[in-house]
Amino acid sequence: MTTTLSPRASRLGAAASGLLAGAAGVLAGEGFSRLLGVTGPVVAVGNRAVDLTPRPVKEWAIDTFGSSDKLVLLAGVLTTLVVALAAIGWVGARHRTAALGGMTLLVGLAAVSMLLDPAQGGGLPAVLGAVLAMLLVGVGGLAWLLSTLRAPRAEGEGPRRRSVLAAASGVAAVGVAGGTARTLAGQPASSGLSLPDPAQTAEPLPDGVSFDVDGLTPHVTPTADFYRVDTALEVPRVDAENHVLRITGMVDRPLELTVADLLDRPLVERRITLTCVSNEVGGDLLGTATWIGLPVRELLEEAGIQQGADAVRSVSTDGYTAGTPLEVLTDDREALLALGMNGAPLPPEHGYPLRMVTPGLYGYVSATKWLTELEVTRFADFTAYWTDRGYAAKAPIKLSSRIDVPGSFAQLEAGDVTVAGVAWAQTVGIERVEVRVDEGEWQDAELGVEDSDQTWRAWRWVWPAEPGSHRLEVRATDRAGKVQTSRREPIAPDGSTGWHNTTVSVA
Ligand SMILES: Nc1nc2c(c(=O)[nH]1)N[C@H]1C(S)=C(S)[C@@H](COP(=O)(O)O)O[C@H]1N2
Ligand SMILES: [Mo]
Repeated sequence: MTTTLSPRASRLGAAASGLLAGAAGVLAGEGFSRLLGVTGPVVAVGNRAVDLTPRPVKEWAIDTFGSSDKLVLLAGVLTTLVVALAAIGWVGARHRTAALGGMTLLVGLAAVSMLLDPAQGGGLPAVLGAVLAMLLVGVGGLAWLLSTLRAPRAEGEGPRRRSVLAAASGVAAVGVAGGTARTLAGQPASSGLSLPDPAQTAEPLPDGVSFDVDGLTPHVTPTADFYRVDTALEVPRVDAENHVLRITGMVDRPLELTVADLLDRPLVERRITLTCVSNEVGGDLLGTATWIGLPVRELLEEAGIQQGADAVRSVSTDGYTAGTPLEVLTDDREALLALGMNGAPLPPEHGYPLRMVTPGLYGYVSATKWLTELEVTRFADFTAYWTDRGYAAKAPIKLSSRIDVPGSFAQLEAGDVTVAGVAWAQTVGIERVEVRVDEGEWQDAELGVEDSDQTWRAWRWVWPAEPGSHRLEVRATDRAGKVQTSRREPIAPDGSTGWHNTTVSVA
């Protein structure tokens, strides 16, 4: 009976060893990270991949995968990891040192990614602890597995299979322990906060603010349907009890406010339509919520703004930054530091416990979530996350409108068809919405009763539809008399333009 495995079997065994030791190492690193409150290796590597991805690729990914873009990225990271680990193990069948070097390199990559991650609340010792765990389990585990695989089997000894199994189970057990620790450590509660009633409630919704038309966007977007856009691979879980907002920079009296401090103040409630610069013509990256919070200007006044400042740089727990004109944060549009959304504390996805909401500016320059700092500064002295990636530093929301119904390629019956949608020109207001069919005369649509100039406005028009294929187009006019342009502009660098149209067929 032969005592050595075939070369093929030993190569496969070595590849499996690479996978097993690597997986256990990753899980150990993940478990430690979660226990110590730092970003784990997988998300940290993913975050670096997001940072390094060129803008066109990012836009293509958002376009192709939509809100699954982050899942696709994580799947990519994990697939690459599996291939790398198997390859490292495979090499280890013959070249043990090279394999251990490869594994060390992978741990090093994770370590650098973790060190560069801005959300490392637990600090350097915690990151180093997690890295050490990965080294021990990943590199140590691989060394152990490879040596049991290669141990020569002397005649008469028990089957080598037994020692291989023992080593494999040992490494697997460490991995399972890491995974279990990760699960059990959980995340800081992100709902503990209880929101007092606002001292100033929102104006009641006016009668006739919207129309009873199937498929027309409701005036207030339910939180569960509210769009979400951010660069975070993993929604930051912020512990509200220990969270502080700092107001720093060109101020007379820097402030440090806990969430409890903020909640002690009289809160106001406002309906505001938030809009993303990435919203394509006809897109749905906008929504209206009832926000509860404090006017940013009151806090800035308390801190005492110094001469020469023209911007506020906002910073998130996840390292995201944005720059907002100081003027916009201090005028009477009343930008908010929001703690609540639609009557409840902000959900984690929308910035718990604290975010900005600024009427009239695209979210990327004005709506920082998981907010930790407002630095009063000058545009000349800083850049922010998206301006570093080619987007404009100043980005007022562009006048726009959308057809919600009928949907694209709808099959309709001849006769009266209700065409309806929304139009927006935050802080200016919508004056008029017109619709035309097959490039005919523009027809005035009926407008919903205006809520305020900070929210979108519903419109509808009854179309006497005749058989055939038809193209409907919409355009809005704002209260300053500006007519929405037909010129098609892309979302970069400061928002799309053009008329939304929809093609339908009438039988
Ligand atoms: N921390 C952080 N805040 C952020 C972002 C982000 O990536 N990170 N994205 C901004 C963008 S581009 C928009 S449009 C709004 C979206 O807010 P929502 O996800 O609550 O709809 O949040 C803004 N705030
Ligand atoms: Mo955005």
